[in-house]
Amino acid sequence: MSTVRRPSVCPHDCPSVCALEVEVIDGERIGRVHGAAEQPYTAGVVCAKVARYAERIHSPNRLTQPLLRTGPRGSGQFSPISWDEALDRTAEGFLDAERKHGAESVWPYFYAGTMGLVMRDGLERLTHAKRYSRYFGDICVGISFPGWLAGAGVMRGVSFDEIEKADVVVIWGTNAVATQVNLMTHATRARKKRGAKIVAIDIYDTETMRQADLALKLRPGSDGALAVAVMHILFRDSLADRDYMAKYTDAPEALEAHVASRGPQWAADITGLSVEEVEAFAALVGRNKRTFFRLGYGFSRQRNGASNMHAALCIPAVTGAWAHEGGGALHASGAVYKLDRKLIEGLDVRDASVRRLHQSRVGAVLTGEREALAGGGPVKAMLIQNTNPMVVAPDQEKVRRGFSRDDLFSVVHEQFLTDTARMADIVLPATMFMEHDDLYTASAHQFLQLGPKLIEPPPGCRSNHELVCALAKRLGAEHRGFDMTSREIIDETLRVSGRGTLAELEAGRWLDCRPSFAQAHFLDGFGHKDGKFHFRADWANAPYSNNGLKGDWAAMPTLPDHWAVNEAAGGEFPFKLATSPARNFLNSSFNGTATSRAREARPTALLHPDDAARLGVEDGDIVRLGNGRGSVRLHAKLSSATRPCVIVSEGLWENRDFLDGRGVNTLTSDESVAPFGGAAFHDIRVWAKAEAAELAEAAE
Ligand SMILES: Nc1nc2c(c(=O)[nH]1)N[C@H]1C(S)=C(S)[C@@H](COP(=O)(O)OP(=O)(O)OC[C@H]3O[C@@H](n4cnc5c(=O)[nH]c(N)nc54)[C@H](O)[C@@H]3O)O[C@H]1N2
Ligand SMILES: Nc1nc2c(c(=O)[nH]1)N[C@H]1C(S)=C(S)[C@@H](COP(=O)(O)OP(=O)(O)OC[C@H]3O[C@@H](n4cnc5c(=O)[nH]c(N)nc54)[C@H](O)[C@@H]3O)O[C@H]1N2
Ligand code: SF4
Ligand SMILES: [Mo]
Repeated sequence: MSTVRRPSVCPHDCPSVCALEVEVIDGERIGRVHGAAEQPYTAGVVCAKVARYAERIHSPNRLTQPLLRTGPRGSGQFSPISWDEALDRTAEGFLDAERKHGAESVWPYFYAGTMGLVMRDGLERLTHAKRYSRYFGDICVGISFPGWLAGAGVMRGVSFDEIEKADVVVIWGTNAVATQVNLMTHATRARKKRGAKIVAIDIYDTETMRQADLALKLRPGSDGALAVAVMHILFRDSLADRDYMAKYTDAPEALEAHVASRGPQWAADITGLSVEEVEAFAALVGRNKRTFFRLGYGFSRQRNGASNMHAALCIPAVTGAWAHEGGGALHASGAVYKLDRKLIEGLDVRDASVRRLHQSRVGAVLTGEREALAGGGPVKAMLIQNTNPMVVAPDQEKVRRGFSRDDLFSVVHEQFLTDTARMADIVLPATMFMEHDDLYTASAHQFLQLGPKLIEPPPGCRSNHELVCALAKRLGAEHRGFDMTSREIIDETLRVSGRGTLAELEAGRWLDCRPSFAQAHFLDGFGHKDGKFHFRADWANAPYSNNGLKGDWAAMPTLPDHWAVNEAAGGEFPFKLATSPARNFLNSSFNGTATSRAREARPTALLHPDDAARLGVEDGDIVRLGNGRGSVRLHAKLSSATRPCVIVSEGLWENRDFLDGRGVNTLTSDESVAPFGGAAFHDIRVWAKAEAAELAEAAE
C-alpha cells in the first residue's frame, strides 16, 4: 500500500476554505485529511468532520447511478437508468417546458454545497445562454452583505493575520468553534501573545461563548441596541476618535446627537444584558484601539439583521480602530480577488431583462405566489445542484407543497439521496471535490486556491461542469465555456484576471491576495464614492449585487438604531426560537454521515429549566414547537445555556429524523427580509407544548 499526501482545498460552505493535505492511498482512495501547516490561515487545523472525509467520499450510500423516479415523490422509489437516457429525458423536460410556457418557466437552482467557482457557478452560464429564469442566491448573505456594504461600501476588511496583533477580538454573532474553527486559532494566538481579551456575542452559551473572556448573551435581534449604546458611551467618555471621524466618516455629529438619547439602560432593557455588561464592553473596545471585530453571519439572520450588521460595523469607525494595526473589522473578502467571472458565469450572454427569482422564496415561487414569481408565469422545470432546499429553505410546508406538484419536472444532481433528491423526477450522481478540479476564493482569508482532482470518481458520477456541458449540447445552448474543460476555464479566468496561470497556481498551491495595509484599513478611502465610512445608511443604494431588486428598505433606520421589526414573542407565542448550526454537520451536509449523526445524537430543543418547569417538561421529553406555519416534534434538552423564553434547535437534520417527519424549517418564515431579501432563520416566534406521554411513546 502506498500513501502520498496531496494538496486540496475544502469545498464546503464555510468561511475557512481550508487548505488541505489529503492522504491518497494507492492513487484510488483517501485516508486522513489534514490541514495544510504552511497556509497561514489554516495553520494545520481542520474540523473533525472533514478530517474524517473518507467516511463521506467512500460512503456506501453515495449515488453512483442516474435514477428515474418510479414511486410517489418523496418515497425514495427509483430505478437506475443510463446517463444517456437521463440526459435525454432531462433535456426533453426542459425543452417541453420552454415550448409550452416559455424559457422563464425553467429555473436552474444551486447554492454553495461546493464553493468551487466552476462547479458552483457554471450553471449560471446555462441559465443565461437559455434565458431561463435567473436566480438570486439570498439565503446566506442576503441580509448581512447589504448591512456591511451600507457602511464600508465594499466587501473586504482587515485580513486575518492581524487578529493576532489585536488586544481585543470581538467574535460577534458567529459560533466560531463550530462554524469556522480557524478563527479560534488566531484569536487564541492574540490571547497568548498579547494577553488579548476575547469577547463573544451570542444568544446562548455556545462553545465559543464558553471560551470568551467576556460573553454577552443577549436577546435575539437586539445587537443594534447594544452597538448604539456602546457608541453612546464612547462619545460620553471621550473614547470616540473625533479626528478619525472628521477625516474618514460621513456624519459624526449627526451620529453623536442620535445616540445621545440611547444609553446603557436603554440598551439593557432591549438586550436583556446588564448595564455593567454594556459598560464593560464599551470600555474594552474604547480603551483598546487594536480591537478586531469579526462580524459573523448568525446575528444577521433576523428581520433587522442588515441594520444590526451596519450598527456593529459603525463601532470601529467611532473608535478609529480602523487606523490601527490589529484594529478594524472583517465580514467577508469577496472584493480582494478581482476575478473576471465572465467565462464561468456566462455574463457575456446574460439578459438583464429576464426575471430573477429569490432562492429563499422557493416555496412561494413553486406554490405560485404572484409576487414571488416577479409578475411572470409558473416555474415548470428545475435543475438543482449543490443545495438541499427540502431541508434548508424556510417555510417547509410551502416548499414541500411546491416540490410535490405533479406538473413540476425536477432534476437533482447530488452526491446523496437527500430529501430534495427524493422529490425529484430524475436524480443524477455527482462527483466530490477530490474527484474534479476547481478554483476557490474564501471569506475568512484572502488566498485564491486550487483544488485539483486527486482520485477517479466512482464510475457513474459526473461533475457539475460535465453535466452542464452535456445538457447545453442537448438544449442547443451556445457558449464557448461549454466546450472547455474545467482546467481550461480556470486557466483562462486566472489569465484574464491578471492572476497568473493554472500552472503557476498549481505549483504555488495558493495565491496571496491580501490587500496592502492602507487598503485593508481603508486609509485610502472606504468603498463609497465619497471615500467615507457611512454612518448614514443609504439602503436603497447599498452597493450590493441586487441588480435592481427592491425590498422593504424605505422603513429601515438610516443612522444605526434598534429596529423593532422582529417577530415579537408573547401571548400565544411566548418563545423565540433560533436554529443555530450543529458542529458536526455543515448545513445539511454530513447529516447522513454516521459519525456526525452519532455525535449530534438527535434533533433537540434546548430549553431553559425555568421554561421547562412551567411547561411540565423534563430532560429528554418530547415537545412540540409550533406557530402559524406548522409544527415540529423533537426531544427537549434542559439547559441554562439559553435565556428564559429563548429556545435553540441546532442543526439541519434529515426530515425523517424528526418525530413526525417535519424539519425545523417548518417553523421559519420565507418573508423577504429588508433591504433586498434573505431569510430570518433565527427570528422565529413559537409556542411549545409537552407532548402527552402516550403520544410520545407511540412515536419512539
Ligand atoms: N459546523 C458547521 N459549520 C458551518 C455551518 C454549519 O451548519 N455547521 N454552516 C456554514 C455556513 S453556510 C455559514 S453561512 C456559516 C455561518 O456561521 P455563523 O456566522 O457562525 O452563523 P450562524 O451559524 O447562522 O449563527 C452563529 C451564531 O449566531 C447566533 N445568533 C442567532 N441570532 C443572533 C442574534 O440576534 N444576535 C447574536 N449576537 N447572535 C445570534 C446563533 O445562536 C449562533 O450561535 O458557517 C458555516 N460553517
Ligand atoms: N433553519 C436554518 N436553515 C438554514 C440555515 C440556518 O442557520 N438555520 N442556514 C442557511 C445557510 S447560511 C445556508 S448557506 C443554507 C445552505 O444550504 P445548502 O446550500 O442546501 O447546503 P447543504 O445543506 O450543505 O447542501 C449542499 C448539498 O450540495 C451537495 N453537493 C456538494 N458538493 C456538490 C457538487 O460538487 N455537486 C453537486 N451536484 N452537489 C454537491 C451536498 O451533497 C449537499 O447535499 O442553509 C440555510 N438554511
Ligand atoms: S468545513 Fe470549514 S473548517 Fe472544516 S475543513 Fe472545511 S473549510 Fe475547514
Ligand atoms: Mo451560509
